[in-house]
Amino acid sequence: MSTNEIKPLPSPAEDLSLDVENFPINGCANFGQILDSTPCSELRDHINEHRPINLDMFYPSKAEFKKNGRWQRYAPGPGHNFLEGINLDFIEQNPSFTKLAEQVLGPNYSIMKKAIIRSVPEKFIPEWLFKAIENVGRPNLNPFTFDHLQDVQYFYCTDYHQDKTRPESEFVTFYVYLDEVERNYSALRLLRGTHVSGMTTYPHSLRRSNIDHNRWFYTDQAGKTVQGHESDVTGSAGSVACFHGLTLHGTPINSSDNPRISIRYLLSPDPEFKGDSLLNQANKNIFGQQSIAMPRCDIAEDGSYLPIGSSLASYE
Ligand SMILES: O=C(O)CCC(=O)C(=O)O
Ligand SMILES: [Fe+2]
Repeated sequence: MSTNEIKPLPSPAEDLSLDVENFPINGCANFGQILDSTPCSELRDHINEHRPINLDMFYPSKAEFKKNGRWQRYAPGPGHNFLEGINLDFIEQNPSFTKLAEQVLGPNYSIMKKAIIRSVPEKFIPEWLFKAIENVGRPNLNPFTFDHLQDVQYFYCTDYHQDKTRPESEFVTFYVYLDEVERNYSALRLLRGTHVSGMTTYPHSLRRSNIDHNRWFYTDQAGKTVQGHESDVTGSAGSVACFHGLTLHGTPINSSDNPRISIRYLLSPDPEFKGDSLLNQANKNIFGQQSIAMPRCDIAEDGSYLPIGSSLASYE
């Protein structure tokens, strides 16, 4: 039999809820509001006070950016992460959070990374920059912000992508809302069931069904097509969702005035743990390669973004 299936593979994720039990098939789960909203809102206000969104956070012109900006080392990381020094026990030690994280990852999981993500609505982006990110699939705005602000991650939107970019890493992303997030607040969109194809190069080969707009056809590099089912993650401050490092997800633009603030955790399993976690069950459903050398091809050699369009945005 040829590796090219004529029919897309049927998708067991089609009618499943985002309950945690379905993580192995969906490659994601939505826990709803499991955290106390008060400390979430207080943290949101603290971040907003110190890292406000306004036109002044960006280089005022392309010439200024060329002179003083750079295309490398602009992400939050050790030594320049706004979350360092903030007590996050109300998230990380919350019994519902730890119980769900253990169910997904197994015992002794660890926090590999955490960062604040701010979505930036169009009205806060200077004209020169808006022009520069036109047709960029994953417009990460950090390169264009002043250095001292780069301890937070800023996005305009993100095309469907996988969070796993390094061949050897293994993690599940836990995404925490500090705001009330509605669909038009750049709410997370998950394509359920897409982790099974394994790791594929960005931009991913995706087409939306013209009959059922929540159904996407996703073709891997061997020509095999699976179906992914779109789910929005909306909810109040304290809501948490998670997704496998290989599950396609993205965020549309924020068409409200309110810049959403979230915290993104990458949680890694204990490498010694070989038991029956939901992650290990999900991994058994993956038929594609779990590690490839070229995770994305939308970045030029100097680190600048190539305008390659966006599947997610082009269907809005
Ligand atoms: O919050 C966003 O807009 C994008 C989040 C995301 O998918 C990421 O940071 O990888
Ligand atoms: Fe992501």
